[in-house]
Amino acid sequence: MGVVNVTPDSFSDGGAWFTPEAAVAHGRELVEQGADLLDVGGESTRPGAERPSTTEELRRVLPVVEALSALAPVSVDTMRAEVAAAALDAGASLVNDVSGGLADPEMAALVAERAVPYIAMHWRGHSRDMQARAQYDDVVADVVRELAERVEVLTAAGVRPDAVLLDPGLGFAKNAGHNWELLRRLDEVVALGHRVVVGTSRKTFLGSVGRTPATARPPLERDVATAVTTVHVAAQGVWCVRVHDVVATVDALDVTEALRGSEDER
Ligand code: PMM
Repeated sequence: MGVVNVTPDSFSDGGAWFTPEAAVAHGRELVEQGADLLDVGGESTRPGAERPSTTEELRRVLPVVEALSALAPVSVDTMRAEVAAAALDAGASLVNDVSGGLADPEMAALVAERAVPYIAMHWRGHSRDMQARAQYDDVVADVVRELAERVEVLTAAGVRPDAVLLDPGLGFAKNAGHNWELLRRLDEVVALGHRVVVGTSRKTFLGSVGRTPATARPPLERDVATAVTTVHVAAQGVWCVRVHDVVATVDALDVTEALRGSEDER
């Protein structure tokens, strides 16, 4: 899944694709590079971010969703049912909700009614103050339990179980240690029996590994680190990785497959 952030302030590529024309051109490039799915979002979720209004979010994403859904399947990255509904009408085929339905009580009913795949990410609150909620007894057990609770609520609202995809929400109310532990024990998330999506791409914990705060890698220099995590999560049976650098991701996955070897080569 290639990321198309139509935002002025995302941590990873803030502002680079903020006009509809630039966002559409970027999405087209990601498809040419091998993305199977494009994730279009109009709200930055970086720690501390303030939310755009619904009107502003709609203005950002709709023209981009409409143009890109002619080229590839598009997911809309939104916590708002109203934005999800308009994006589905404009051609999106999947909803990616970083709040897992917690931010908008209308979301579950919308996804049930439209019968589209829905990514429910682990989330504990809006970005403004989410890092204060990074408190866990056992981060993996707690995330698995909270995701299972979301599945219960969603299916009770009429969403088909096989339409629910789960995401551990790396970086969302998680510190670096929590993110590494979730990656190490991702099999416990996969064991919930749903397709799993993972987003490590360019996140802060990849910038600080092996470095001091003064020498931490800036976001645009985290693609090698991202690719290494992609190889790791693919081996755990993850269905989708959400990434900014599609070229590095496709290379990493091709090399992994070649190393494994086809049946004929063995
Ligand atoms: N991360 C971001 C935004 N949307 N969606 C899912 N499903 N999983 C993620 O980890 C995720 C997401 C934040 O990253 P960005 O600001 O680079 O888009």
